[in-house]
Amino acid sequence: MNSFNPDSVSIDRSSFIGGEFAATGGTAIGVFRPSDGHLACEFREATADCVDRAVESARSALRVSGWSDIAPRQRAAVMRHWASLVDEHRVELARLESLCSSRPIAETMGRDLPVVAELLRFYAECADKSPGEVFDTARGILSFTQHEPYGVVAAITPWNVPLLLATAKFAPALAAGNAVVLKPSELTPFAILRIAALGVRAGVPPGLFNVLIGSGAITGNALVRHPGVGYVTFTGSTQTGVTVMCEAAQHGIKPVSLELGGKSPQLVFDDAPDVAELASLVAASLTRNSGQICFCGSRLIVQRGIADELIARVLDEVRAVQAGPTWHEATTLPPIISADQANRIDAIVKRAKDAGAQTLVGGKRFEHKGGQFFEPTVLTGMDSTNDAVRSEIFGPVLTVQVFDDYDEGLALAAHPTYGLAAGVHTRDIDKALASAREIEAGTVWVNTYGRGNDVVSPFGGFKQSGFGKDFGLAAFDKYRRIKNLYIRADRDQRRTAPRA
Ligand code: TXE
Repeated sequence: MNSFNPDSVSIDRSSFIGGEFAATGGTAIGVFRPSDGHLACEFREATADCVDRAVESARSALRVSGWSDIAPRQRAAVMRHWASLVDEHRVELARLESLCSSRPIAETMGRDLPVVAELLRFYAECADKSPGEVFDTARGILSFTQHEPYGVVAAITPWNVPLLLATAKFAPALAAGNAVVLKPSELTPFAILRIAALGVRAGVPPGLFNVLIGSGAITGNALVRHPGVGYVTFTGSTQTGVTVMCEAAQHGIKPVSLELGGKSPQLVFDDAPDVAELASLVAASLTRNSGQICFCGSRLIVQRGIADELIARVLDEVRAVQAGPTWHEATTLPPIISADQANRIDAIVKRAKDAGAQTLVGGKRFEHKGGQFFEPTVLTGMDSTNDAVRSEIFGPVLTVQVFDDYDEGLALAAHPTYGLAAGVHTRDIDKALASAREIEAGTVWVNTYGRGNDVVSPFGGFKQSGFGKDFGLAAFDKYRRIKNLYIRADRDQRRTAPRA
C-alpha cells in the first residue's frame, strides 16, 4: 500500500538559506539512490561563503524576530503547527526520506515520520516547562538562574536515519531559542530540506533554520570553524567526532556534543524470558536498516544453556528477511548506503574469517537490481580480539560468543572503547540491575532492545561513543546556557534605616 515509484518523487535541488532554496555554486555532488544506484540529482556544494551566508542569516533572524526573547509559549505554538504540517505531508516526506537512504518506506511511514512530528511536539512542550532556580541566600540577596540560548547552533548529522536524527537536534535547539544551521549527510538531503520549507510555512522566522548541502571536508568543516557558531552538535563516526571536537576547540572553544559509534552487546542469560520473542529482537536489531544503526546490538553474548536454541531461532528469523529497494513496502533488508560502506563491511567480515571466524549464515555482499546489499551474517568461533567483535561494522553482521558464568558474560560484554548501548536479558531483577551497573554504556535495555517510538528517554554514549544526550529533556537543556543573576536587594533600605 505504501510502495511508490521512485521516479515520481519531486525533489529540491539546493541548500535552504534565509528561508528559501538558494544557489550555492560549489563543485557538483551527486546524490545516488542506494536501492538501484541511479543518480537522483546533483547539488552544488555549499562553500565557505555559503556557510557565512547561512550563519549570518541565522544571526539576523534571531535579531529581527526576537525568537530567543519572545514568550517560550509563542515558540511552542510555531513548533506545534510545524508538527501538524509534518503529519499532513507524511506521505511526501516519507518518500523523500526513503528515496536516497536505506530507510524502507514501511519504516519511514510507520516510525520515522510519526517520531519526527512527536519530537517537534515534545520540544514545543519543553519550551516553558523547565525554569531556572532561586537559591537560598542571605536576606537582602536574590540569587537565581536564567537560561539563555547559545545563538547559532551548528548541527552535523549522518545518513543512517537521516531525518529523525536531524530532528532530534534541531527541534530542541530551536525550542530553546537558538537558530540552527544544519548540515545533513550529503548522501541523504531530501526530506530535511522539505521539512525546513514546512517550518517557514509554520511560522519559523526565515533564516532561523538553514540547511546546507555539502561534504564534511568543505561545508562541515567551515561550519564547525565559523566564529558566528556558538555550539556544535554532531552525530557520526568516532573518527570524525575527534576532528569536530578539535576544530571546535581551536576555533572558539565551542561546546560540543557528540553521538558516535558503538559496538553494543546483547547479554543473554539462561533465564531470559520468551526465547522466541528474544530471537526476533536479536534478529531485528541485526537486520533493521541492514544493521546501519548506531545502537545495533551486533554482539550476541549468550549463556551456554540457552545458546543452541536461541541461535537456531535467530538463524530462522534472519533467513526470512526480504532484500529489496526502499520503495517496496515488503522490503525488510534494505540496501547498504554506498559501495564504500559495502566494501568496508566486506573487508571486516573477510578479516574475521581469516582470523578463524565461522559463518553460520550469510557472509557475502550481493547486488540486487543495481543496489549494494549484504547478506545477514552470523559469525561464531571468535575471541574478543577478532576485528568483527571489536570494530563497528555498521552492517547486518552479528558475532556470537558463548559464556558459562556471570563474570565471564560481563567480561565479554565489556568493550575497550565503545559504550553506546547494551541489552540484558534475564528474569532475575537482581542480576539485571547488577549487570546494568557493571556495563559502561549510556543506555542499557533490559528484556527489550531499541528505542521504538520513544522521544522522552535521553540517548547518548559513554567513552568513545561520545558525550551529551539527544532526545528527552536532557537534549533541550544542553542547548541552553545557565546565567546566574546575583542581586543585592537591601541597599536602599540600609541607607535609609534609622541609626540606632
Ligand atoms: O561518517 P562521518 P561516514 C560510523 C559507521 C560508519 C562510519 C563511517 O561505523 O561505517 O561511521 O560513516 C560529516 N567536519 N557512523 O563516513 O564521516 C559528514 O558529511 C565536519 C556511525 O558517513 O562521521 C556527515 O554529515 N563534518 C554514526 C557526518 O559528518 C564532517 C552514523 C557523518 O559522517 C567532517 C554514521 C568534518 N571534517 C556513521 N567529515 C552513528 N553514530 O550513528 C565528515 N563530516
